[in-house]
Amino acid sequence: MSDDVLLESRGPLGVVTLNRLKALNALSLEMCRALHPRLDAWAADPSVKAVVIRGAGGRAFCAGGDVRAVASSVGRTGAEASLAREFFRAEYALNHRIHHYPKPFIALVDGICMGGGLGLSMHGAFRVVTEKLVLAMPETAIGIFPDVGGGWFLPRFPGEAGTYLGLTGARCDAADAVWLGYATHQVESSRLEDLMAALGAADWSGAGRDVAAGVLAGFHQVPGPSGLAARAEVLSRCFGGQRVEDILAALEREGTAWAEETRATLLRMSPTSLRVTLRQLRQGRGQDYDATARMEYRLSQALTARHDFREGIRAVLVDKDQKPRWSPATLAEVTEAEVEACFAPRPGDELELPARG
Ligand code: QUE
Repeated sequence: MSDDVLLESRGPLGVVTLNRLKALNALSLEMCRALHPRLDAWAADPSVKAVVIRGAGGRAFCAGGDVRAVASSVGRTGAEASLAREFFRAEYALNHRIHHYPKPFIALVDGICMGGGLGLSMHGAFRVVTEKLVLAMPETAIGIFPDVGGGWFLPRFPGEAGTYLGLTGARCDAADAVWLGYATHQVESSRLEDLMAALGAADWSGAGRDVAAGVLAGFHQVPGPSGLAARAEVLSRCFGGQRVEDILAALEREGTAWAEETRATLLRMSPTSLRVTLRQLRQGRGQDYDATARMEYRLSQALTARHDFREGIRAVLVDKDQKPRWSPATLAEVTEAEVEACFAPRPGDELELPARG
């Protein structure tokens, strides 16, 4: 078996270590397929009281999904052609498993965490972040959309902060993450080993959630001021619209340097991604997580088949010229029918999720 994800039992803990250093621990299909059955086994094993997930290498928790592999499979034939389908099915099923996990699931997020990294952390009961956190949902830069449950968790962040993060891909630090409610605890990176030891040595005879919360509380430090929180009002003023054009116009009216930079950032993203993402976030506001996961699977298949995904991967991850040539190239050229088609049911290719409480 691959060493890209290490799975071990340490006393009362199941320990998952994402270990794909050359790709900042980006999540591959193989990693999903190794991890999911082990989470099932730990859920059923009475000696396992909690699961801890972390990233190896000191730089990243998880940089996202293995979108590079998915992009290079698009347009191929045979077994390779089905990677977009198999990868997103496996990733979303894993996110769903974590979302409904019956034991404390504790993510130690010490470094870069983007896209698929939020799928592995946000759905658990506890997210511990450190001073090294760099958190983002940057998918509109590669022609897709903030998936792995972004349609569920972004609209549940305060005010319009989630709309801002999902459309622009803006980076958050630890203080921002605590303010958002992404982080449940902030701990110094150098204390994570001690935290693991304390979880391993805890008396787990009480309710698991309370035991974990008690241990984590002993390590929590008070976060500093959040730059994102300081912008909460302007975000609510500018990002509440139903159309991307409304948001751009509101930013223009603000007339500040920050608003102008944010507007310029939006105009660099895939126009199709922006339109689809805004609709995804508005729809997700009134939907439960499972319904959102099914919606996102439809979107994943529709958007990875389009030009902008291959072009975004080329511009950001392959050639790194940061100059994607989007098609359609402008918001005005993205028709309502094109957006609508991305949300359409896919007979014979829907995401099936096991019923769980
Ligand atoms: C948007 C994304 C991703 C991204 C950059 C974006 C993403 C992802 C990676 C990534 C980064 C470094 C790696 C790697 C992948 O970058 O999902 O393999 O070494 O995984 O702008 O969604």
